[in-house]
Parts: sequence; C-alpha cells; structure tokens
Amino acid sequence: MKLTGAQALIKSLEHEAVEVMFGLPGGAILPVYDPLIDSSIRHILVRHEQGAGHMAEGYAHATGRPGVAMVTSGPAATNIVTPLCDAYMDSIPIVVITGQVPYANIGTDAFQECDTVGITMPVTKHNWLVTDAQDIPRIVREAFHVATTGRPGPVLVDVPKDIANQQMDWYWPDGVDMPGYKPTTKGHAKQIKDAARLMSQSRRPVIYAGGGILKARAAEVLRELVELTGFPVVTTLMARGSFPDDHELCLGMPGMHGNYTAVTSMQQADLLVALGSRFDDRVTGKVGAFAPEAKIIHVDIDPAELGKVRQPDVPIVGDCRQVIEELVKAVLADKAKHSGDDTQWPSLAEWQTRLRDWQRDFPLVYDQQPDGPLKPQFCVDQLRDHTPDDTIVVAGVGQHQMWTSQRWKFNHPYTFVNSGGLGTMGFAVPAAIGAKVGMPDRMVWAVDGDGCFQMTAQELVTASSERIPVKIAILNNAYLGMVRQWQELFYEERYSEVYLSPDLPDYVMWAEAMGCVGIRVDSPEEVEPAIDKANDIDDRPVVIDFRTDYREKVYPMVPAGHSNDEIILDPAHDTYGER
Ligand SMILES: Cc1ncc(C[n+]2csc(CCOP(=O)(O)OP(=O)(O)O)c2C)c(N)n1
Repeated sequence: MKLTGAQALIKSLEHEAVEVMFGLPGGAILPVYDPLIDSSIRHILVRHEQGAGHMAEGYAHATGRPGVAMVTSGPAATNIVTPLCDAYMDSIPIVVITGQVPYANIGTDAFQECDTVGITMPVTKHNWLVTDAQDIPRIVREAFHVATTGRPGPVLVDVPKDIANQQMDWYWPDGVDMPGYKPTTKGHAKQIKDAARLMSQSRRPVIYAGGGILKARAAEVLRELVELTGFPVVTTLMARGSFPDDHELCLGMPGMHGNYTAVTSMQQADLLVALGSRFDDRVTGKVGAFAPEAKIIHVDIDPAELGKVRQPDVPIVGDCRQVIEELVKAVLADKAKHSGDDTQWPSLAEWQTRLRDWQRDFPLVYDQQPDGPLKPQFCVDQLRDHTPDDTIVVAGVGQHQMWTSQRWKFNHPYTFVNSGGLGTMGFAVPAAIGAKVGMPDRMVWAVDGDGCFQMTAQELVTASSERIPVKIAILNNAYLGMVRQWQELFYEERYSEVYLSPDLPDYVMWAEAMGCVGIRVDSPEEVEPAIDKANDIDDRPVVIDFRTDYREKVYPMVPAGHSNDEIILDPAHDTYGER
C-alpha cells in the first residue's frame, strides 16, 4: 500500500495505540495535520507549544503511557524545549513530533528553520531526523520503544516537509532492532544477595524511595519489602504516593523542605536502601555531610546513576520492580538461614521509637487564626480533606509546591504530578489538563502559584474549549514567594523584583474570560464552601483565587549547600509545636 510519509506517520501512531495527542500546526508540519482529520487519534489544540509538551507529560505521569505532542518547526520546536528538558530530568516518557523545513533547505536559514535535532539532543533520550519516508514506521516504533523502556524519557522525531509528502510502501515492523540499546532490567543475583546481607546487619535503616519506583510500577512490591523488613521509608518529591503516607512506616518527604523526621532519619541512618532515587542535591544537601554513617545499597535502571553522587556499597543495575521482587526473596531466604541468631535482623523497635518521637516533637506547623490572614497551608489542608482520596494533584513550582508535597496525604501511586528536577514554573495548568485527559474519571486539582499561573494560564482556554474540567487552586500571595523567601532569609530582606500584586490580573475575571468558573476566597471560612462548589462543577474548568498571607515561609528548610544537620525549623515551632 502506497502512503505519504505523513499518512504513514499518523498510521504508525495509531499502531502505537496513541489515543490522544497535544499540538499546534504550522507550515512545516501541515502535511501531517491533513491525515489527522481521518484518524481515530484525538488531537487537542493548545495555545502555546510549551503547553503541548507539559500536557503530554501530565498524561504520561498519570497514566504511565507515553504522552505525544506534535508541533511545527522553528519557534514551535524551541517552545517545546522546556517540556523536553523537564521530561528528561524527571524521566517522563513523551514522544514529540516536529515539522522541519524541506530536507534540501536544511542549513540555508530557511523560513522557520532551526536545528531542532541539535538543540534537543542534550534534553532527549534520543532523537531522529527523518531523511526517507520509508523509515517512518521503523523510527516511530523505535521512538516509542526508547521512550518507554529502560529509564523512561523524552524522544523527538523531526520530519522535513518534503519527506512528509514523499511516497512510501506501508509496513509495520515486527519489533525493534537496536543492537546498541539493551537496558538491563534484571538485577545481578549476587548483588541482590549481598544487599540482603547488608540489610540483615542494619539497626537504623531507611528506604530512600525515588521516582524510579513509580516508573517501574513497583509500589506494591515496595510495600511487601517494607512490611517484611520493618524498614521505614522516605518518599522523594518524585516518589510521593509510591508508599502510602498513612502507613506507620512512611516518614514522608526528605530534602531541602522535607520534614524533620525524614531528613534526620537519613542523616542518622546506618543503611540507606536507595530504590530508583538519584541522590539529588535537593535531597542530600551538602553531599560530603549527607548520611555520614550510612552504607548504601543503590538500585537503578540507569547505570550512570550508580556512583554519580555517592559511591554505593552494593550497586544494583535493574528495573526497580524486578529487583525488589528478587530482594524480597533474598530477604526471606536470609532470614530463614539466620533465624535464631539475634545478631542478624535485629529488632528495629528502638529505631522506630526514635522516629516516632521525632514525628511527635517536630511536626509540620502553622497557625491559622479564624479571623486572621488566610494561610496557604490551611488551603492545602482543606483541599486535601475535601477531595476524594484518589484525587490527582498537580503542583507548580515554588512554595505552594512544597506545601502541597508536605501536607497532602498521598496514599496511592500516580496521584502527585509535579516538576521535580527542572522546577518548571508554568508546569501545573497544562500538566493538569494532560492528566485529566488521561484519567477522565478522576478528579484533578492543580495547586499553583500566582507567578506560575501567569506563565501558562492560557491553556485554560484549551481546557474550556475541549471540555476538560480541571480545577486550579491559586495560592495567590502576590509574590514570587519562594524567591522572596530566599531574599528574606539569605539576602537581608532586600526584595528584588519579586512583587506581583494580588489584583493584577483579576484572576476571577481572567478565569471567566477563558470559559472557566472563577471563585475568589479571602478568608478561612470561605475556603471549604469554595472547594465544595468547585468539586460540584464538572462541565468546565474552575479557578479558585485563594488570597493568602504573603509572609508565610516554607519550613523546615535546609539552606542550599548546607548539611542536612543544619535543618531550620519554623521559628514559631516552640510556640505552637504541640499542634
Ligand atoms: C520558568 C522558571 N523561571 C523562574 C524560576 C525560579 N523560581 C522558582 S520558584 C519561583 C517563584 C514562584 O512563584 P509563585 O508561582 O507565585 O509561587 P510561590 O513560590 O509564591 O508559591 C521562581 C521565580 C523557575 N523555577 N522557573
């Protein structure tokens, strides 16, 4: 069967079971938008290509399936670089198709030409410039394979316009043949045995669960390991929900804004079992002072992670789910072999008591007076308590993100979507739309900052016209709050270019103009009714403008570059630490 390259591209996406793609057409990609009219694939027309990329990410985060975006050449391709980099940092599988100027024009500074493959090379797991329409099905198959296997990540396929118009003979490849790409998924048996041995000696262990748990769909087997060993668990920003917050062995989030117990447990541990985590600087603080007494077991599918920051005692390359399954067996065997010997697998009661004492003595604190200014933490708590348990929560970047991660109870995997590695302001609105498209039966709430919201809010026009009923809570503190916090604490309160204004824009009017319902909340007693009202609306997006107290800071905090031992608690802790 003869097809054009464009027809072959769309047909290949259908063969990859793509149900939806996010994009915006233009000159170089025009040939591919034509056969899309006759395709089963739903296309969501965004207002800015950055939105398409983050929607694809949100879709992938929530569903585990690759998100797909399609845009034209030049400025459209550069507009999607930020989501590519975001997905690269957070290992999110997305496939981006870009149009390119005709092949013969490449290198001539043709209209809307840019070196997309060159620009995106450092922020994609792999990219392809198509030079022959006959290659398209093979390349699409490879692109989805690379995006979703091993350590997942973004890929890009750049399609020159004349190649999209070229005739080819249709085929669909049986599989992929990429001899240079064979991710190791099965952990080494001896290393796994050694890991179990090391675990048997530990008196102060902590499981350091990272985003790799979610990528590997390993939440269930992680729980099995935890319940078998009694080891407490910290869940990083990218792993929130991979182990339920309401479990007694869950210590919550570690790192720069982690809670005291999570941070200090790692510092004082004698063993860290790092599962799909990457010793990010936001978790370790000053690396040389991080968990000084801990031996390290490090499991990761990407061999480049092992020893990148901290040398592991037992490195294991492999897929987290497969490795943990084997580790469970190895622990069972080790326990059986050493039963009766109380030097092995000692009781962890003392350690667990110490952790519980810290949780009691150093809780997260804030003070909402009934007639006082509205506290952002109170808004997050109310949202948490008045939404279904399996609500998908999407955060922007800044203080609101940290409060959301700290205070929400993530009891299910794939319920927290946020930008961890790149910290991309503007992520929340489009990512929430993508998550809702992928999971239409679930409630999706974005918690956003006023600064972040202003970066990509126009995608709510997309959401309204496509009837995607996401809900957005803006914690409007009239500032670039997180930057203000750093200026207050580390730049002697010299506030430089961080004031935004609470009223400009008028968020309610803006929301209404974009086809959403807009609600404004000024005081604590208005919070719950507003949330209830938003929850009842299911035919359009809703935006709540929560006017929050700009003075609130995120605590605890480990100052950048400092040791986690120098964790700063909320100064008010002593006053209302008993809450
Ligand atoms: C695209 C981008 N630009 C700048 C930053 C630096 N930055 C990090 S947090 C932040 C402030 C965010 O302000 P807002 O959205 O109002 O959230 P808040 O911290 O007040 O909750 C800024 C500017 C960033 N992370 N991303």
